[in-house]
Amino acid sequence: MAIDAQTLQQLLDTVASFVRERLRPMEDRVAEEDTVPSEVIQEMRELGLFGLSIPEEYGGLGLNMTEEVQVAFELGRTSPAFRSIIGTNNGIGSQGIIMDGTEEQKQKYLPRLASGELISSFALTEPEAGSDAASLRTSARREGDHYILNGTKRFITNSPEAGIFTVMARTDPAKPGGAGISAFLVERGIPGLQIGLPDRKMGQKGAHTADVMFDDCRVPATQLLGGVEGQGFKTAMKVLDRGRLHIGAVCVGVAERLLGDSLRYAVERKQFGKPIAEFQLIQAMLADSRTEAYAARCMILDAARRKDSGENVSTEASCCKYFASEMVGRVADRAVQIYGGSGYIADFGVERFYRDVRLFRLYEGTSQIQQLVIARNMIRSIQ
Ligand code: COS
Repeated sequence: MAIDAQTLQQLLDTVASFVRERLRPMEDRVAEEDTVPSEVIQEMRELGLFGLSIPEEYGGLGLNMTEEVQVAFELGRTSPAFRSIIGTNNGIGSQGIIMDGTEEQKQKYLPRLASGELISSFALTEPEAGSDAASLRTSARREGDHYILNGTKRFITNSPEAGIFTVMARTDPAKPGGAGISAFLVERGIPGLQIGLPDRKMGQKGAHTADVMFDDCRVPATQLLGGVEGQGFKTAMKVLDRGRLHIGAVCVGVAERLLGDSLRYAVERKQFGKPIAEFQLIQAMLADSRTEAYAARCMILDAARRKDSGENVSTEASCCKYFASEMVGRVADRAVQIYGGSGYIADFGVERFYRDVRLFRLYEGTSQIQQLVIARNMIRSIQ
């Protein structure tokens, strides 16, 4: 469902000023303390940011993909840690329920996810199953009215804060690959579920990941997503198709932010008696970053529109995630170069973004996985 143009513009303006006036001044503090202050999270709730993509009937804003990526462009203009807090409720943590959950499961969880009262996590990756997600080993054995879960999930975003986990686990050990995998909605606090200590990461301080461990964890059978076994891997893949477009859009936002900062710095900073922006070698870097950020923005909007019109955009979503995440890496690298020595010094903030953006090429599928998905879909299309 789409909202009207005026409401969308109001939302985009509100998010833009929230990012500019509230979040940007706080970037250093959040990185230093590795925490987003609770009053900021409360403001995000009040702005409706936890429910951007959750249908209106369940209390969300019901944005379509084209609208959602535009919000992500704006949210990208500050430390990615802020976006990460609302990221799972809008993306990988809620989309499985929206796409494949039963009506009862939707009623039970979506309103609380939309309001931000409940934080969600998506538990697919394991110590021995990263890119090869279909090889996951966490098991879910049926015993009467329950499933007994055993195994460990790794690098689970927002797990230290989450109240509900979408967990991919193997219900049929006889079926190799994706076919034997089912998805479960596991609530925090049930016996046998434990969250590890937050990981110590390269960047994106303020956004937390941790291991999620299951030790004979008894999950009621009613928590099987959609009430059907064997669908979990497909659910995960569909969720990631959508998530990859969103991440691509965040990369565009970060790139545009860094470009704005680099441009201002180049105009102000003087060397050899004039602003460095007047030197053609600096201009080349600015122009390359501008061109690439523009290309990524266009392709994400195109893919989002196609998705909204009902097309299968698995290939395009991977193209967008691949190009945009690599692009923002190059833009961040050029930003450090334009800032020169200052780009390496923490006070200027550029080095923090340089570390933050490195994650985009890894999570929700590495660049190499995106290449593989794109090429495999191409080859399949002519067979
Ligand atoms: N939408 C719907 N269904 C999909 C799909 C998609 N985008 N992609 C795959 N499927 C289905 C396939 O159609 C297939 O179904 P059938 O068995 O009925 O034909 C099934 O899922 C298995 O697909 P496939 O054989 O392609 O699976 P593979 O094990 O070969 O691996 C990749 C697929 C590598 C693409 C997958 O494992 C992947 O995306 N890995 C990266 C995981 C990831 O992004 N992790 C990040 C952490 S989560 S934040």
